[in-house]
Amino acid sequence: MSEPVFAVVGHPNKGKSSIVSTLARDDSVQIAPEPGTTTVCRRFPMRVDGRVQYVLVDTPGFQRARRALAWMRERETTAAEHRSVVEAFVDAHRGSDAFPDECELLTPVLEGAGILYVVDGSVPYGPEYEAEMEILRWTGAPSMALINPIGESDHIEEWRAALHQYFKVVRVFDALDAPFDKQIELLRAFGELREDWREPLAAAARTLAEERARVYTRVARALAEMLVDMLTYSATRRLSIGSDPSLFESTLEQEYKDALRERERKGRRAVELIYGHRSVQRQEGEVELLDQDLFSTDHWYFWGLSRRQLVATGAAGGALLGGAVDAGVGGASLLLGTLVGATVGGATALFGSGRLTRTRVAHLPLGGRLLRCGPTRNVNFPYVVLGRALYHHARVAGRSHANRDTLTLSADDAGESWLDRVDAGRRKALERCFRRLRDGDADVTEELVALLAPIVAQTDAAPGALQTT
Ligand SMILES: Nc1nc2c(ncn2[C@@H]2O[C@H](COP(=O)(O)OP(=O)(O)OP(=O)(O)O)[C@@H](O)[C@H]2O)c(=O)[nH]1
Ligand SMILES: [Mg+2]
Repeated sequence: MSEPVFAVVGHPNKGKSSIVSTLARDDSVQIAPEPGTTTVCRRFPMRVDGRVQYVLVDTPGFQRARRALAWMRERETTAAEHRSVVEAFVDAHRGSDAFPDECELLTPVLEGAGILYVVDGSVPYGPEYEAEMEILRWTGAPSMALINPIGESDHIEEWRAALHQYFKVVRVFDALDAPFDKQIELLRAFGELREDWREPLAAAARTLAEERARVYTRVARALAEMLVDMLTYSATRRLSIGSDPSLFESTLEQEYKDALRERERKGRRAVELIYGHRSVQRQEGEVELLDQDLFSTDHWYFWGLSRRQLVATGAAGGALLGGAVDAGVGGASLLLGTLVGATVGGATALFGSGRLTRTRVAHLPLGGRLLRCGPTRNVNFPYVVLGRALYHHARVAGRSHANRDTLTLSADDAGESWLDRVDAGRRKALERCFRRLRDGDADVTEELVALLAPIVAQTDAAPGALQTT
């Protein structure tokens, strides 16, 4: 049997394309503030694992519904013939200039699509919609009305009363604020429209919920790879004989920081792609997705762990030891006096503020010297990276595919530290991985994936998603 198909129809500019975008989880649907954005029908299949679960058809809005209905009324005989009259209308006007939008939007319905009729619940109801609803009723197709509240005013009850005269099922569905579980719930309601759609749509709802659980593991892997990459990276430069290392320090440090920022950006992009937010890249040139810079240590206490939490994970003790070792190797550390000296005694560098890393000179086995910046041994740095990543994940996971606004993320809006949600046991386990990374053992990815998957699930804005099966 072919998959269920729904044509999303209505007045121009009421959020039809936005609803298609949200329910097909596809951010390539054309959406714009001007009416008349959609001019031809386009099918958007919702696929999971390559299998089409259902199809949404984006359509242009009605332009001349009253005149179209007048044409149909002139040819009306009995109610049993209503559908044939609509077919005759489309046949008579296809390719002409008289009713291009009506012909376009009615075609998928006459081909067997169910109807999702979209209205804006923030503007008052008016009789101008009645011709549209009447034409749709004449098609005899299974139908449902969706009230999409675009603005602030509330005319929902008024709409509900009017819509119920034409549609058995009426739902409020905000295209821009539709958490995953709300989408699943709507899918099940679609299943009520036609007997033979019930099972495929219930199966689609189950498949989507199962897919969501797999998504958490994929996100966990993206974050684990990003963390390993960022915590093991170092920037290096070979020094020519006799050159003064201090001349290259600041450029090397810059290179190191740029590379870490790039790795963080890559991780964010991976997460966005996992959720099918493909066009965020389009905005990336203009937008700093996390506008508090990774190295702006003023925000470290917010993104990372507090001193008390660091001590509880066991991170702080290890760092003290690390500091002492650094002090011991003496001449290997260029900035020893100013940095390590301050580090061992002061809590600043240990707990996250202060300088991230040191530049060191190493003597190469075959002669020559290597200037190296990183990897960082700062104990809070992994948590800062993780805290930012979890917040970004929550925003992406909860983002509607119809949302075309810039994704802005900042500590000021984040509300709470995202690591506070991670329980003490898990934090300790994370710390064991981070310590191994600091000690040069990069083989912790799988362990991190297992640890991070439930943490990622916790930060999904739609925690009910997993209980929908
Ligand atoms: N705030 C808010 N804006 C919405 C919502 N749904 C749609 N919009 C906005 O309304 C405008 C029109 O949305 P579209 O989805 O393009 O509407 P349409 O019905 O497909 O329009 P046409 O194709 O022109 O007929 C866009 O600027 C959307 O961002 C909503 O639920 N909330
Ligand atoms: Mg549109």
